[in-house]
Order: sequence, then C-alpha cells, then structure tokens
Amino acid sequence: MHALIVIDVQNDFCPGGALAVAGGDEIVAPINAMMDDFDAVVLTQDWHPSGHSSFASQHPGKAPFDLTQMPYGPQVLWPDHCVQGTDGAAFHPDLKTERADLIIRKGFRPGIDSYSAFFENDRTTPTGLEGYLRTRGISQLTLVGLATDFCVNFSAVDAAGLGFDVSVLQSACRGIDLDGSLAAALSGMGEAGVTLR
Ligand code: VGL
Ligand code: ZN
Repeated sequence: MHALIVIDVQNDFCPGGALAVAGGDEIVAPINAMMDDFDAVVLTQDWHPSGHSSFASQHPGKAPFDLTQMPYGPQVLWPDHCVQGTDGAAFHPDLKTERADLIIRKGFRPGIDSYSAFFENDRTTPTGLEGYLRTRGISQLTLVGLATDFCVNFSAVDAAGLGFDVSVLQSACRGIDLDGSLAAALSGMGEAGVTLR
C-alpha cells in the first residue's frame, strides 16, 4: 500500500503568505492530479497557537530567520505563521482536500516546534502518523509539499528511519533555502535512504 503525504500546502507558505515559499502555489495542481494514483492521501497542517515559541516575535532582540537555542536543540525563528484557525493556516483554496483520508496537525504545543510529520523537533515526541500508516498496511510513501528543506526533509528522513520506503517528488515540492539549507537537505535525504525523484 502506497500513501501520498502532502506536507503543509497552506496559505502562509504560498505567495502572499506570512512565510511564503517561492512558487509554493505552483505545486497545487500537480499534487491534485496525482492523488488518485495512491491507496491513501494524508495531508499535514502546520498548526501553531498564537505566541508559539518558534515565532521570532516571542524572542526579544531576535528577528525572523535568526537561530536560537531551545531546550531540545537549535531552532530557526520564523515569522508568525499558520496560527490555528486563521486563513494563513488554511490549506491553499485549490488543494483537493476532500480526497484526504487523514489530516494530521503538528506544531500545536506552545514550547516545541514540529517540522516532521512523525516526530516533534525534540526528535522523540510522536505525532501518531507512524501508527496510522502501519495499521493501514502502508509501507510505501511519496512525499510532496512545502518546504523541501524543512518539513518535507524532516518528514522524509524520519520516515526512512522508521523503515518506510520513501520517495520525495521534487517537482511537487518547493524550498525556503536558508543559507544553503536546500542543498544540505537534499544530501541529507539521500544519505538517509530517501529516493529523490
Ligand atoms: C515549515 C518552517 C516553519 C514547513 C513549517 O512547513 O516547512 N517551515 N514551519
Ligand atoms: Zn511552523
């Protein structure tokens, strides 16, 4: 069984959004078109309470895209984005959300960010997605979405580490590319055993 995992195709990551990824909206039509080729479709939704600790606005003297140290390790500080219930947190209006079997939200704990669809940024707190996929007999995953170098990357590496057969379809992803993060993510995914297509 093969699932399509659509990472964070939300308004705030698309042009005009609070943390816009260049060309983020270009992947919506190709993602919609491939949904019917899979046994299951899962959407992830970045879903932060206002005042989330990953927001630069919560760290006096820090600016968006600065790095800080959290109890669980280094953390990039972001503009306020994907605040629960706001239009920015909603899926891109053209994304075919009715085809989704599961929508998994992440990043909802105030003190910890969650890039990966499988584990929060402490790398140990599970989101529950692994259990969902395994109990449905799904062993093969194709990942698409935003952003290639953050949430797609962390999700793909975690999935490979959990033993799933993981591919990332680069034509249906777009990256942020902070200080070479895109190249680092691509090589890291390759080393983790992710197939880059
Ligand atoms: C993401 C930064 C902050 C992502 C989410 O979806 O890649 N990036 N929150
Ligand atoms: Zn976020």
